[in-house]
Amino acid sequence: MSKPGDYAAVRRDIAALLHQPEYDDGSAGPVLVRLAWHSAGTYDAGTDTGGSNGAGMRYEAEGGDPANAGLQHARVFLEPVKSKHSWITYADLWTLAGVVAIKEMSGPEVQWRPGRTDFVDDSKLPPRGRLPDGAQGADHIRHIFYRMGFNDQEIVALSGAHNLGRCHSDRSGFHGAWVNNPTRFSNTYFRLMLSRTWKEKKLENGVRQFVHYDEDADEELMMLPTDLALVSDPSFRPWVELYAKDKDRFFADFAAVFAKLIELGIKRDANGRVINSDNLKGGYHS
Ligand code: DDH
Repeated sequence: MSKPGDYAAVRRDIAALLHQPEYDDGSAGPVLVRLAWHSAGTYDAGTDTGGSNGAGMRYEAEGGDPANAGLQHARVFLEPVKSKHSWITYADLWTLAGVVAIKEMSGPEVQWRPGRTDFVDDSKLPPRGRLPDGAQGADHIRHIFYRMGFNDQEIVALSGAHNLGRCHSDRSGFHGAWVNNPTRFSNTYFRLMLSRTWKEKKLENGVRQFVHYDEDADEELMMLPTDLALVSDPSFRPWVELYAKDKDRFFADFAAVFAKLIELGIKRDANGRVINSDNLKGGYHS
């Protein structure tokens, strides 16, 4: 048990659990980044519902959304950290874990501020279907991300997270990694997207994705239909080109937009303290 508020101690313990020789590519990092993103990415600016507050993925309504398949691994990795620092909320822990994982995988430092609540406010619960579907195209991507309040540049920057991790047939139905070093944050995803020829492939389960055989890695790399929509869409494409050639610019823009993502729906006073809805009726504490 650490002193309440000792986030540096929590950060150290998250960093220490990333190395997982038996799991995927040997790191819990990518799935922790995805947990942070899916916890926040349900936000709807129009109704001010969804977002990381409440850590709703602990419950079936959100945790059982097929879009969140596999994220139980991320939550299980973090349980020892939660037990040791029981004062931290799940909502803070999940977002902080994503930020620590990005940094530890050689990515940028993303600003993170505490204060999220685990109080589940019934009036803020997101319906299923708020997270993106990789089988679709540019219109769908805009529909999903404009709803959260992001613009085209921010959408492309955020998508650069696909430098990390992989698709699992038993989770999303898609299969494979986007880059051949999926535990190191970089702009390779954008470079490969532009420089390789991507061929459509129908997997045995009927799912369609795009593949390229990478000779250096002796491995087949993949792109989702939504990934390649960033290249074919005339407004997304200039950002893909910029991030492919300017890694520093990508890192800076990614850090800014990921920080914005994990603040969606979090209200703060002039001192940065969170104004929580714990005092409202109609919700429950865990
Ligand atoms: Fe993603 N993502 N993502 N993604 N994502 C998957 C994996 C990972 C889409 C679909 C998928 C973002 C945007 C989109 C990460 C981070 C981010 C998988 C594979 C699918 C499918 C899941 C599995 O089978 O395990 C789609 C569609 C979009 C979209 O924008 C249209 C964003 C914005 C982020 C972010 O972090 C900011 C990460 C990391 C992974 C790797 C997870 C793992 O377990 O490895």
